Parts: sequence; structure tokens; C-alpha cells
Amino acid sequence: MSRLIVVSNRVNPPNPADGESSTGGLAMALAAALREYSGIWFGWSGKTVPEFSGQLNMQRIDGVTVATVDLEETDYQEYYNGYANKTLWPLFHYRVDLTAYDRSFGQGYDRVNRLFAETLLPLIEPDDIVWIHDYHLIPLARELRRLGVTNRIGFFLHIPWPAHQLVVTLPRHRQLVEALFDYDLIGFQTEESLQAFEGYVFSEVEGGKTDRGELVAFGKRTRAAAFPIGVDAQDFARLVDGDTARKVYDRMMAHSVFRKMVVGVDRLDYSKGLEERLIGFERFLHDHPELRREVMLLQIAPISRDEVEAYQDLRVRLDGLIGRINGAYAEMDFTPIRWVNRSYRRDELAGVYRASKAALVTPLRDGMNLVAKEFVAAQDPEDPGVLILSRFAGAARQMKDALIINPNSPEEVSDALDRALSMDLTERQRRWRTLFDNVQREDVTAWRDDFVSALKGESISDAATAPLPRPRVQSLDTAAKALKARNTEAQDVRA
Ligand code: ADQ
Repeated sequence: MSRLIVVSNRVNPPNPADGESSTGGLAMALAAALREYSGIWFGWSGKTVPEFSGQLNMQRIDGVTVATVDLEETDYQEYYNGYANKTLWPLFHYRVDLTAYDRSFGQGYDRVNRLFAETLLPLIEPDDIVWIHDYHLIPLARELRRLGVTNRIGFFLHIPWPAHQLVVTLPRHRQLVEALFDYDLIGFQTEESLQAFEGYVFSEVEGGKTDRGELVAFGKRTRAAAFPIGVDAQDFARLVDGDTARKVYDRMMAHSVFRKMVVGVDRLDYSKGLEERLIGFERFLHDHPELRREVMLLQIAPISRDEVEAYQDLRVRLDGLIGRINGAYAEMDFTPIRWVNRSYRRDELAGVYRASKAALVTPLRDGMNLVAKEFVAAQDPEDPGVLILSRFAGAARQMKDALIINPNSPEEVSDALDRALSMDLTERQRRWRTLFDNVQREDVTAWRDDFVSALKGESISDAATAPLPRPRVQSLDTAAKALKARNTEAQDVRA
């Protein structure tokens, strides 16, 4: 059986020492696949060193082989803080106003992808399939192909693919899209992203589609499809019955006695619509004086990417906004918004979700949004809470029984809160049942298996099983030998 090599910017396998409750569903699902396929998970260690050495750090963590490499400070600034977080992230979330078009960032991005390819190369065996994740690593297949790798390589984009007009604001947009054509399979979260990508290919570079569904452009062929990511719904339902979740649930119920708790859980990111959510909640308090004392908003938002100015600015604005709303509406014995900037274990979050009468998930753009699915998975079937979900989250395509809103409208947020908090039990149960069935059916394991089998060519037409012609710049052996000396430690572990 082929081995699976997973590549992502950060490597995050479950660590038994921390308890599995601290590991996200995506990491668990990838780790399970890696155990099944006896694969390797490769990525950046999260550490910086004075000079890049290409030295691989190999570890075996809970049955998963993990290979990480350190980056130089300049690489970290240009590739990670720069092109990934100041260029691609804002642009792909429709924030042209926050997008940095700095040439040095693009150069750092290409350089790190090249270094990753060279470091990864000696680990790849002829039958391996390689699965690369997210916007940090778009050119990685191109770099691997340049080194002669002919293996099947797939790419999954966790964030939205934006409209054509936005992509072309990138000075090197052609190069970026051409790099995607070095993959055998490109996965998007939604049909909308897939169509936006195809739109670019057809109208910007005069690409086409074969009758077997392959995209053709730049003299190359690839396949692209939507694979909506899910959560481990069963695991969440199990966690919610555990001791920790029950304790958290009891504590939250005691703290919100006589009041209905509405919850928000997000990384502190401008794409998540936190300001719009708060302004909508403020509107609700303003429009419903009779309900003010009966509701509270718990917003959990751990600080994220705080080396980037846009994130520092957002934090300052949010602190000010929350201060203003609490100042205006708090009484001696109650505060409308509880604002928490830290991370919690998954089982703690499960208890919080379960104690909440509604969740506000209001991104302005989001590839999918797993919080919406986790909230549904954690509800009590006898007395479920109501999901209020932005139409701009990828999840809105599958979760039509949520209250779907436009977060840019404070009135819509306010009306949805009113509706959610007064919804009768029969309607809540009906909506929740449909949502839960979907979350359970289209879970993270289904997502992973669908992608891997499509990459292997099992679930798509025959064309996919015929390897595409690849330029061989040098043989895999020659390139691997050149780099082998540098990676002796890695070779030892594999042996
Ligand atoms: P993110 O932008 O990080 O992911 P999301 O899908 O909501 O967004 O995932 C966040 C995860 O972090 C959830 O599992 C959530 O439970 C966890 N989390 C959030 N706040 C937390 C806290 N305070 N403590 C502990 N855990 C917390 C990107 C894309 C998304 C896409 C995912 C997966 O931006 O659109 O859904 O990848 O593909």
C-alpha cells in the first residue's frame, strides 16, 4: 500500500502527554490517516534559527512519524508573517485594504517552498502519495516537480478561493495559479471556491476543461473539486458526556442562571466578523430593553498572529467596543458581554457549547468554519441550542437549517438573536436534527477519505489513474543523493 505524506505549515499531531482533548479534529483525522498509511507528517517546527540548516527533526508521536524543520528569522518574516499572513490571507478573505503587495514577501515565500521541497525530497519514496495543505504551500508541488518528483501530489485549500477580480490584484497571480497546475488534484472547501478558481482559469489564462473534467492550462492538466471539511462529530458527542465537559457545563449554567447564554468561539481574526457580531448584539440590547437582563454573550477569542499590525489594531478596536457596550448596558449585578482571550481544551469547549442557547458564527468570509459544526455536534438532542450562521461561511452551504444571516447588517443579527432565543422546542429540535445528520454524515473522516481516494484515482474517472506527463529536471535519485548528506538523521529514523 502507498504511504501518505502530509505536509502543512505547522505540524500538530495528537500528543498523549497533553491528553487528546487538546488536539483539534483535523489533526486527529490526519494523524489517524498517517497511522493507517504508515506515513509521515512534514512541516515547520515553529522555531527559528540564525541560519537555515535543512536539518530534519524526526520524532514518533503516538504512532505518527513527524518530521519538522526550523526556519531562519528572515524566512519566517517574509514567508509566514509576510506573504502568507499579510498577502494571501487578507486577499483570499476579500480584504484588499489589508493586503501587502511587497516583492520581498513573494521572494521569501518562493524561497521557503523551495527549501521545504529540498528538505522533504529524501523522505519521498516512489509509491508515496503526497497531500499538501493550505495557502502557505501553494508552490511546493512545483518545487518538488523541479526536483524530479513524479508522485501523485494533492493540495487542499482551507480558506476561500476569491473572485477573479481579487486574484488579479496580486502582482504574481499567474505564477501562483500556474503552480497549482503541478498538483494532480486541487481540493476546495466549496463549489463557490471551485467555480471562482475555474472562472480565473477560463477567463484569465484561456484555460479549458476536458470532457473528463480535467482543467487544462499552462500546457498542463489537473483536477479540481470541492471537498467540504467536517468535524469529528462522534468524538464531540463523546467528549460532551465526559467529566470535564459536564463540570464546565454545570459551571456555565450556574453563572448564567436566569439568563440565556449566547456563545462565540473564534481565533481573534478580522475575517471572523467579531466587530459586526458585537455591533449586532449591541443593536439587540438597544432594540429589546425587556430582554437585556435575560441574555449574555460569552465571546471566547484567543489572540492570534499578534505580530501582524492588522491583528493588533483589531484587538484594540474590540477592547474599545466591548468596553463601550458593557459601559452602556451593564448593571451593578450583570455585564452583557464576557470577553475571554484564551484557548480551551476541546472537552471544555464542548461543555460551553452545550450550555449555550445560541451560537453566533458571523464571519465576513470563511473557508468552512468548524465552530459552527462543533456547536451542533455538542447539543443536547432533547433541548438543542440554535445556530446563527453567516451566509459567508463555507459551512452555510451545508447548514441550511441554521438561521442564516448577513453579518454586515446589525438588524439581521439582532432579529436572528430574538428569533433564536424565543424559538419553540419543536422547531429547535427539527432544525438541529437536520443539521446534526449532516455534520455526522459529512464528517472529517469522510472528508479525508474522499480526498485521499480521489488523489489515488479511485473515485474519479479513469483519466486520473493515468499519470500525467511530468518534466524530469533531474532524476529523483540524483537529487535525493545531493541532499542526503544534510539529512542523515532523517534517513536513520526511516530505516
Ligand atoms: P480557522 O480560521 O482557524 O481555520 P475554524 O474553522 O473556525 O477556523 O477552526 C477553528 C478551530 O479552532 C475550531 O476547531 C475551534 O474549536 C478551535 N478554537 C477556536 N477558538 C478556540 C479556543 N478559544 N480554544 C480552543 N480551541 C479554539 C481554517 C479556515 C476555516 C476552516 C478550517 C479547517 O479559516 O475556514 O474551517 O481552517 O479547514
